[in-house]
Amino acid sequence: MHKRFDHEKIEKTWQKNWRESGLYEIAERDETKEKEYVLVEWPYPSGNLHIGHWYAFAVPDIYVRQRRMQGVQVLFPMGFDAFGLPAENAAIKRNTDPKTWTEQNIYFMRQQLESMGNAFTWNKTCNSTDENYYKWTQWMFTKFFEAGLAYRGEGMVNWCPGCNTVIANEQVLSDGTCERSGDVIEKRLMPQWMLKITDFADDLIDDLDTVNWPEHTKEAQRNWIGRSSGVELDFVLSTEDTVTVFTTRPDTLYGVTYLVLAPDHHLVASMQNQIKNWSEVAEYVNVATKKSERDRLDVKKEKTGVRLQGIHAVHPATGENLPVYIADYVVAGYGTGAVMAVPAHDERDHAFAIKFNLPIKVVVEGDKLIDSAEFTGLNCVDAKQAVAKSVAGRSTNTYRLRDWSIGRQRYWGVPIPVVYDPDGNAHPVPEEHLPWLLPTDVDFKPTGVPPLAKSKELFERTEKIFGSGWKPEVETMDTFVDSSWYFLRYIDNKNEEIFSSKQSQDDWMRVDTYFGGAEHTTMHLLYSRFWQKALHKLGFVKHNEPYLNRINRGLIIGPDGNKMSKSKGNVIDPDEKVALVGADTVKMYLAFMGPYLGTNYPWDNGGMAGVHRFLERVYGLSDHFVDEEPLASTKALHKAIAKVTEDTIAYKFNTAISAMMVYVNQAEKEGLTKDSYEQFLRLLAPYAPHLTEELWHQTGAKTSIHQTGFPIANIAFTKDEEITIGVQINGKLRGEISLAPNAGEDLALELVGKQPDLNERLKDLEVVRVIYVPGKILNLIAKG
Ligand code: ANZ
Repeated sequence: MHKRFDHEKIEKTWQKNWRESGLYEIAERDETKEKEYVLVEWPYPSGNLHIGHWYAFAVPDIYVRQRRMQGVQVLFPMGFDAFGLPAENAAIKRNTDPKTWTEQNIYFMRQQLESMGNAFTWNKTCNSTDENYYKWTQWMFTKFFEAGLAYRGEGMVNWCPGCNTVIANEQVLSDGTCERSGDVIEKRLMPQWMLKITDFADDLIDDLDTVNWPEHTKEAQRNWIGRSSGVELDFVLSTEDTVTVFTTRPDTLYGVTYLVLAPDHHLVASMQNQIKNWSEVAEYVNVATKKSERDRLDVKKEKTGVRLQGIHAVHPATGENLPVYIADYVVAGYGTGAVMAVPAHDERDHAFAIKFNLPIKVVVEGDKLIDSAEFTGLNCVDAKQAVAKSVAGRSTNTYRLRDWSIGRQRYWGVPIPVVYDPDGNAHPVPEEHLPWLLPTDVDFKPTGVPPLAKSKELFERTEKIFGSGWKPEVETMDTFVDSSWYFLRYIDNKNEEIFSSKQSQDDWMRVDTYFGGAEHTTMHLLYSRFWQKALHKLGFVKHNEPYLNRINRGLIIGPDGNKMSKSKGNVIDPDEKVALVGADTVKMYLAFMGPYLGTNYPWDNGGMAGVHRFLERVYGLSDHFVDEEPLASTKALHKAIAKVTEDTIAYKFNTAISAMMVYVNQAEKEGLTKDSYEQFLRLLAPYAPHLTEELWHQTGAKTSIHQTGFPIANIAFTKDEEITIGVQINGKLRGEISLAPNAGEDLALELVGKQPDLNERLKDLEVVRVIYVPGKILNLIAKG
């Protein structure tokens, strides 16, 4: 029976009660319990929770609550990733300063988060813009600097004209645009603060085998890092310089018909005097270096290049003279920046050879070498080693990954804690001067010149501490730095001695389950793994991986099946829905949409109304009390308990909810005892925390339902009755099996496999068709 309830009153009452009683706070690690660290990606304080935030936070809360009721001490913190361009851009738009804007938003968002009713461990919160937080971001940077893991390098950078700053490779989309502004990225030669993520390239790949992440996420990281095993071979030029090439196919050496250097290869400029067509070459170099790397490596792009007139290379095996080109399809930063071109067996070389009319020499047929001197007839695999050895090749790995550029020419970020002496040498700001505060006497509007460069206070501070002629660094850090270690601060958020103590790391690390969005695969998830590894290498943390399990959710899309956007008018506002049906319904509806494993689901108001009606029936369930309930009700309860217990921890929240719906149907039909009712409320508590708390107290309970234990299924009640059905082979009855009337075909066949008689008969037959009528018959059509 539907019975309306005042969701607003119930939810407000219990939110206040939980907050005031500190119900979800964790003072200390309770060693009598197992621990679990559940992390959700901290939001940037945009000032408004959207439905995506609900999906990201409210659904994992179900998992957390069940684990807690099962006796696990679960840490479930929440905080704010509050530095960065979005806050700065929004503040500029509203003509306020980013700090005020961020603080207001955090205040507002905390209230919105409260209305969600999540069991967050709020006493462990942190915010990346707090001085006590960024002090440690800076401290870690200085440690990396001292260890050579942070450095100032000169190089080609990605400049976003929209954001007026440099951005990292990972933040450039495959079409060459900025992941944030959508502007086309320009290449600029600039000094840059870099972090040596490439030092960890092998570990970042190999240690993926030690974590339990979705395979496609691991694969995307492997591809991004792009380890490639090959050999380096030397070619001597007519200038007597040596060009080292990187190749994965040394077996094709006899098919090399020319060499290609990257336009910005260091030898090109040094051979200026010997290159006869220097002005043409110089012009090409100038144009090519402005293009994006991804663009240049694209196999489909029309090939361009220039021959270095007056220069030739000598083939190391045949002694033949080979022409040498520069072409933009070879990039300086990959391998050695030089390629031995084999147009017969490499697509890009082939396109280039056709365009420039260069010889194409086939040296592999099937998987055997041809026309390759003494190596002719060898298979490619053996030939790789043999050929490489004959010309003194060296085995090596090369990687696509580049060092992480973290300097930003913007205001709202962590100041890079570096000062320059009068000779221009960089020095880390010593620990006693950390936090190295973000100055406030600046105009933060982006102009391309770092706003900190205009802070009088920062320059005065630097000279006062370090001496006259010393200058501060004026760049700030990429916000992805802030989020690379936040999980280490949550666990010890008030520590003033260190970012987190060894004890708190022993207590809580690693993160057991990390719920997040698929879009973070090659940015946040890669950066934070690197950060943890760098800290590990320096002895500051125990583990070399931060996160054990990773769960990628999908998107909630509009009712029309499109991604939500203001322009399409298909945006669902969670506050509006909560006002209408309450937080429990919204949360449970999101969980009911389908397994929480990466699929996108369209919002459907009808579906939400259905979930609301279900909760109204739960509200009226006590009208169906009986003194002695029929066996069917007891069985339904225990089946629901078994199913919910299992499905919730497998993130299949939807089928868990279905099981509870089946139970409520049965309990309404034939009645339930008060004891069963209380068990059911506890079962539902993670899904509808407010309503169940209300009903729980109505039964006379004095303590929170969320502090009770999770119900345990009695398996005596969960088993279905079994019936016996006949097994036929080609229509003749040959045996029987016992199973539940609704058991599936797989189980039926499995049971057949366990019977020696039937196995004997089927031994020499091939089953070509299975006809299975549950509860009736299994007929195997077989031929011999
Ligand atoms: C000769 C050859 C013959 C190659 C053949 C491939 C096929 P992956 O597997 O992606 O690592 N290469 C090397 N350095 C390069 C650079 N800086 N820019 C562009 N291309 C470069 O690719 C390795 C192959 O890419 C290398 O092996 C080289 O071409 C090319 F039938 O050498 B190969």
